[in-house]
Amino acid sequence: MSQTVSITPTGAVGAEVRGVDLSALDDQLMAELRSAFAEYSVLFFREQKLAPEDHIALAESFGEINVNRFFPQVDGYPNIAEVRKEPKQKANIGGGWHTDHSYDQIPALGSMLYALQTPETGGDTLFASTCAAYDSLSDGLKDTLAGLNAVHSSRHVFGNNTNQPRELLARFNNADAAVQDAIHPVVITHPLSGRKSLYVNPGFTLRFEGWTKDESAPLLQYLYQHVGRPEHTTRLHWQVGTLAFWDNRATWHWAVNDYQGQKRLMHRITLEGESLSA
Ligand SMILES: O=C(O)CCC(=O)C(=O)O
Ligand SMILES: [Fe+2]
Repeated sequence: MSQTVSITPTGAVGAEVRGVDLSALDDQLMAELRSAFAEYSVLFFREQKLAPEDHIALAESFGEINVNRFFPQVDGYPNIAEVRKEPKQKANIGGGWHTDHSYDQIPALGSMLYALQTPETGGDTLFASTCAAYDSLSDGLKDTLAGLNAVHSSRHVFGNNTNQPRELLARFNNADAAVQDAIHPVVITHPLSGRKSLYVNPGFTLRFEGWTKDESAPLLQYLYQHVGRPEHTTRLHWQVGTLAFWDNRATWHWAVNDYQGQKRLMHRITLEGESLSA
């Protein structure tokens, strides 16, 4: 039986997709979802019932799975990462604006995050559109950014000299492998939509190429507060069975850490991307 899909935008970024069973996609639905993903940058699905095998099959129908070196894996499923916060744990994963994998030469396309256990209150995730943020800059600043590249790194987050809280570190693996540095254009042309996107983020960007950290900081700070402005963002309230599929090249995300004493458990599958250009 064919499914009747409704797609409702959630502000400047994202869309909620209703009427889809992600464990039973046909070619026509796949085509609709691909085009919605390019248009909205993050898709939200409710009331899904996905076994790990379904989650993997869903991801594989969109692309090749990327196995994250740093995240713990789900038992028996090496290509599913676990995003877990226990009641006694204070810090969370992703609790600040960032986009995943910008430290890689070929950054991952995005992730499909699926909620297994959600807190009674809180635990939302914010998303920001780096495309909408680019569009709302002045022409003068757009011209200035056009020629710039930025240096990104994983070292200060996942490496041995990390700035992360100790209890989070215990959840990450392979600190020795956190030696990636990558240089990408500050403004990329999005590979799916063709839109311009501001590709710097507070999590992993160190500085502009050819500039010192101190010289870079004021302009980066300006861009960071600009992307995070409310009119560029949306907020996802999770329920068990919610799945979010976001695009790392068009969005940032922030997992809000406001549910101390409660448990939250998600499964995450990440997809391989492609190299980025201006
Ligand atoms: O838990 C979340 O909502 C997102 C965590 C995060 O930053 C990630 O999985 O990349
Ligand atoms: Fe993240």
